[in-house]
Amino acid sequence: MTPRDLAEYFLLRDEQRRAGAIGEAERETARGLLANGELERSAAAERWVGDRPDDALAGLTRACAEVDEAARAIGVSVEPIAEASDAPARYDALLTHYEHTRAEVAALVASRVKRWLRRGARLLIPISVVLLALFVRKVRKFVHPIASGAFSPKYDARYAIDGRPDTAWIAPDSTHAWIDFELMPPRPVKWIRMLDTRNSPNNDREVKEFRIEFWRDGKPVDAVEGSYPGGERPGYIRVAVERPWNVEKVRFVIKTYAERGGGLAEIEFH
Ligand SMILES: [Ca+2]
Repeated sequence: MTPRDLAEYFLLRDEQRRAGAIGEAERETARGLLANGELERSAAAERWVGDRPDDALAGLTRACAEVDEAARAIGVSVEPIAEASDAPARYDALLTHYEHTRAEVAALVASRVKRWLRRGARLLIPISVVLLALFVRKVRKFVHPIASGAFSPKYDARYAIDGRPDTAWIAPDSTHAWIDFELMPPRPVKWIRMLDTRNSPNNDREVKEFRIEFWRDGKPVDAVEGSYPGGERPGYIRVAVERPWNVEKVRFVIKTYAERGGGLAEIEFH
């Protein structure tokens, strides 16, 4: 057993001890507050993308207040929110606080379930096999993003498929960059739904024209050229694919852009 294993063991013991001291009523209260917080966070993300930074920050502050109250309801001390000089830094600081606090509270609220699972492990083996089969079916449609580059790790390729309109892959400045999406296993793509980014509230990124390539056997076999409608607030667009090849990779290429470059907030393959 390494020192790290030992540390994790004691951390787990400590979490079990803390979780054991929480009553069911407090758990219920905390769960309700976490749910409220998630609604506020989700709405704040929409407002951030919708170029309403003040409303977004106010909503995210309310989300933090909900998770803080959840933490206090189960006796967890609340960390202060980091200071920030401007709106993007404030948004990051609030989101970091929200996610950290929410994760800690959720782990403690769920701990009773974890202990029950450990006790009933033998009975659960057949159920686990079924769950594993369902998991394998789910990952059957796995999408793996790889970009030619990113402005910074905060704008990594994975943010183009994280389901959140307020996060994005952002290309390095002034580049006709591309981002690949490996479809595992290969499958036909009939249409694509995607959302441009403005890097709100900086509003210094915009893709004008793009090309979407469909790859098979290691080479492009078809492509769709297109452009976004523009405007201050990007909305989702739908791109039809005339010949739905059985593709192993889809490449999104930034052909032209405005301001400092382009990116991609979200993409889905159907
Ligand atoms: Ca995103």
